[in-house]
Amino acid sequence: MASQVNGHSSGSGAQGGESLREDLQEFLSGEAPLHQLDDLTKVNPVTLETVLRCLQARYAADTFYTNAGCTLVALNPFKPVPQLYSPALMREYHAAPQPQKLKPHIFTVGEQTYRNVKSLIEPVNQSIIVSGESGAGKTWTSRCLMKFYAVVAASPTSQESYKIAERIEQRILNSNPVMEAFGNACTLRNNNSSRFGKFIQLQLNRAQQMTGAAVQTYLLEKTRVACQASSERNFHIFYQICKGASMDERLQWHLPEGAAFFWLPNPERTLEEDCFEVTREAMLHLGIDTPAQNNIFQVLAGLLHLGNVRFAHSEDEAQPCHLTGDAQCSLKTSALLLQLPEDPLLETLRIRTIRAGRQQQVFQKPCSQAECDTRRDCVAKLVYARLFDWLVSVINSSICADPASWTTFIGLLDVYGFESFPNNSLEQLCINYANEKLQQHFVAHYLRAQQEEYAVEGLEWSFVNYQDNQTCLDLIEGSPISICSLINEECRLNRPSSAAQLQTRIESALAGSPRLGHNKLSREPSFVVLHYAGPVQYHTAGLVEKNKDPVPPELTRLLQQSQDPLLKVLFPADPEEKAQEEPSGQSRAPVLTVVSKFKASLEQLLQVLHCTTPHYIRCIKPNSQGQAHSFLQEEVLSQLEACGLVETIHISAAGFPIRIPHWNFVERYEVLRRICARTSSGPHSPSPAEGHSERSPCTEAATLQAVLQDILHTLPALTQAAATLGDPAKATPAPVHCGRT
Ligand code: AOV
Ligand code: MG
Repeated sequence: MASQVNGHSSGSGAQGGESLREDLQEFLSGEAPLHQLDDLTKVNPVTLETVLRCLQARYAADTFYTNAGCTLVALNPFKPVPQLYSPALMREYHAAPQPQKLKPHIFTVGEQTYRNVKSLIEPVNQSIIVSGESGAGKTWTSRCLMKFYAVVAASPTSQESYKIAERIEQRILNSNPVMEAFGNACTLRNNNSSRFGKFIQLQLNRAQQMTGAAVQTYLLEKTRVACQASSERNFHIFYQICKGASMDERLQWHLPEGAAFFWLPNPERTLEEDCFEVTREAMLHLGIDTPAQNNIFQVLAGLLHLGNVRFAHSEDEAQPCHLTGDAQCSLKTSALLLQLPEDPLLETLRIRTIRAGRQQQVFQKPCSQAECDTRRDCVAKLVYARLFDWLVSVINSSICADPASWTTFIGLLDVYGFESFPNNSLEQLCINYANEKLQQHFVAHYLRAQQEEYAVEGLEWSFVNYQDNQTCLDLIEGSPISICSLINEECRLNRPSSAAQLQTRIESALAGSPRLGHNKLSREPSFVVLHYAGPVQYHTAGLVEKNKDPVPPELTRLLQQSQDPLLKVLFPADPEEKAQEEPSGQSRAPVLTVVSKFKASLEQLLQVLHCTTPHYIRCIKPNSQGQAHSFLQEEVLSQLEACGLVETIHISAAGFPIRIPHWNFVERYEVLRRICARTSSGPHSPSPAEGHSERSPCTEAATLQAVLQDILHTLPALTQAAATLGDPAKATPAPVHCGRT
């Protein structure tokens, strides 16, 4: 027997004694060894403990994927396993008459999704929701799925269309390194952590070829540009430039070797994500040529120098802050790279413009040191966020298809995973809120709706209890009072309130929520949310300000003065904006806060997901150190508990794996009824359903062929479902549920 990786032969090798022993054991006991159980519904009995043991045994056997009823569990190998993702294997899954019979793999989900698009009478959009905590492997998984579709969904006919198709797929794949370079960073939990959410629609034509794609992103963690937690890093792109620039480029961008930047912590760490060449190459494929790239990198270098501009209090309070150490030089270089006039740049950073009174008289007030720092950081965040959005729009225009050229899509969702750090703020609140929403989608779609439907249909069913995270969502976003509403209220009232006051308001207004924990350990003002994936303590300091995300208008106006071609695009002169001065020195509360915008974008996403047939992949992190061959039971257990895997398995094992709306079932199998009717009443008598409009034998043959193909397609799922019942007595036939929807 060859050595196996996830059940796939990885080369030659003699059958080991261990393997022989296992086979013998299996023969004697009549039971397959744990690591050979491809579906967790076969574990007997289904408990957290047995599921955990099975996954551990499979992990030890280098088997990383396991079916769990309607979901696929993906354990992160934390080591390269190239044979698991080869194009040959992709084709094998694609060509298999019954991919479900092959070893569990993300390609099974990919192929199933792909076939679903065409197998139904009305094509239905599909989505794959990849979830799991930070570092569990979501981005890796969705990247591999994109590669899978680039291989299987490209079957062009002519030489010319082949070139076009290749270009589009290549471009779609090239969006990954670019978006990861600008949107991912090394955190305490993952060296390549996504700091934005992403939903990519892979668009297919009637022939099921990928004709294009569209990317939607969610809330980039832009604060990282100017502020990184200790031991974390800025976005990868900054390190890529500093490490990968040529001598000429270093001169051009003022990045001498070994230069130190406040906003470039931990530069000595070398990560595989630091490869500048890969990003540049991918940008080229997306149509961002070398001069445009150089322009981008020059602006980024300008931001790094801006981060070195440091202020100190002036002895005379009426005077603006002064620059410390080399800050003057950094300011000069930054102004040069950003093509901004140096003196106005300095003045804008340290002097506030206020308009007051009926005449809108203009006053100028020197900023405190803290205010100067905030204004400097604000410039960087503003530039970086607009640059990121611009890149996404360039990518979209490079990969988007003509709307008339596609009919269905497969959506891949890869958002930032659940995270908890020593210091959690608005960014973590939004990230964990997004994860709660997705968990609720799963709960609502699978655990709740499916069981409720059985009850409505009057089917015999013993209810499986599950952990519903709706109470947590009520705490975060509910109406009329929730964490979001309270933070928004503070922004709206625009009153000075301390972090301690915010803590008190949240804790007293939401005291009744079962998901509000108690802050026992920290002396910092904070509150605790008991998320489905674990408790997280959020510090209240700075929360309201981050939610307001105010941008003093004079900063925008300053950037509009830039002579740099890219900044001119990012900050076009807008004559209408100039009237928006700060009234009476207070920054005005924005109409839409960060959480309001984020909430709206999540609702939109969920609306899209609700219109698709969802498929779930649960990524599990075997250990938090990112080590291969290490399976820490405690850590895995908490992830299994959090996502309700055991409940999912129970419902999948006992439930109806195939659920077809009644009308759809009738439409699909009507021809069989007619054939049966004809067989029983003789060849020449039309069936009642046909009346006088009997179809020609030719059409009927084609329909019959389609139906048979459909049955062939459904059969493996039926057979597999039957097998998953575990009990041989119940093994056939698997239930098919023709819902009345
Ligand atoms: P995430 O997307 O779930 O975290 P990633 O997909 O970035 O996690 O995975 C983290 C790291 O685990 C990767 O950089 C790889 O080194 C490794 N890894 C994951 N899956 C595999 C695999 N199938 N084979 C080999 N290595 C793998 V976050 O973005 O932090 O939520 O916000
Ligand atoms: Mg990720």
